[in-house]
Amino acid sequence: MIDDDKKAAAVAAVAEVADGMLVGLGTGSTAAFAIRALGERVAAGLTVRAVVTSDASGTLARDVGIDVLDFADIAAVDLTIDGADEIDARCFAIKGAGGAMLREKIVAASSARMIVIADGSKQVDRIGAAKLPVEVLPFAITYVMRVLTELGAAPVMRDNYRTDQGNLVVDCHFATLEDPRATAALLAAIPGILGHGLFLDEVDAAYIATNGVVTRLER
Ligand code: ABF
Repeated sequence: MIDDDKKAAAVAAVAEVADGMLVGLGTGSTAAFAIRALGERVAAGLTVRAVVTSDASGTLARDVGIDVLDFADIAAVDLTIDGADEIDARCFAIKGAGGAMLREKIVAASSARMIVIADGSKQVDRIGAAKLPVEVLPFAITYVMRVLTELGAAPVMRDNYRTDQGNLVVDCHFATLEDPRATAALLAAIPGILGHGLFLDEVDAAYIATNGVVTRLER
C-alpha cells in the first residue's frame, strides 16, 4: 500500500526531530503523514515549534496540536521534512506538483537540514521525467510562456490554479534534463519566474519506503 509506505517514510523522518527544534513542515499527502506523526509526538510530550510551506499544511499542523509560527518572522529552521515528485541517488529532487515549491524552497534554504520523504514510486535513477513546475507572476505570464516555449520546455499553464501567493503555475517538460544545474540557472534568469521545482542543493537526506522497507539516502 502506497499510503503505508508514505507513512513509514514520514515516521522515520519525524524520529529525527529533537526536543526544542524549530521544524519546517512540507506540503502534500506524504508531508501530511509527517505532520500527523509529529502531532502524535507533541501529544506525547515533545516540545517543538513549526513553520509551514502552505496554508493547507498550517491548518493540518494546528489541528494536530503543533505550534505554528509565521515564517516571515523566522531566519533559520532546524529541520525541514517534505515530500517530492522525484528523488534520485544524488538527492536531487523535482518538487511542486502540489504547487507549493516556492515556499518549500525558501523554507528548505533556511533549514540546517532537509529530509525528503517518499514512497518508492518517487525514486528514480536520474530526475527529469516528472513535470517541472515554475511559479510565474501573473503580469509576466505571456512573456514567460513564450520564453519557455523557445527553450523547448513544452510549457502548460495549470487551469484555474493560483498558488498561496496568488501566482500562476506552469508545468514544463524538457525533452532531457541532462544538466539540471544548467536548466535551473536558465529558469532563474527569466524575469517573471519566481521559483521552480528543481531542488539540487537543498536536500540532505531522504527516507524512501517500498513495500514497508524504509531506505535512507544521504547526500
Ligand atoms: C510537495 O507535495 C511537493 O513538492 C510535491 O510536489 C508534492 C508531493 O505530494 P505527495 O506527497 O502527495 O505525492 O511535497
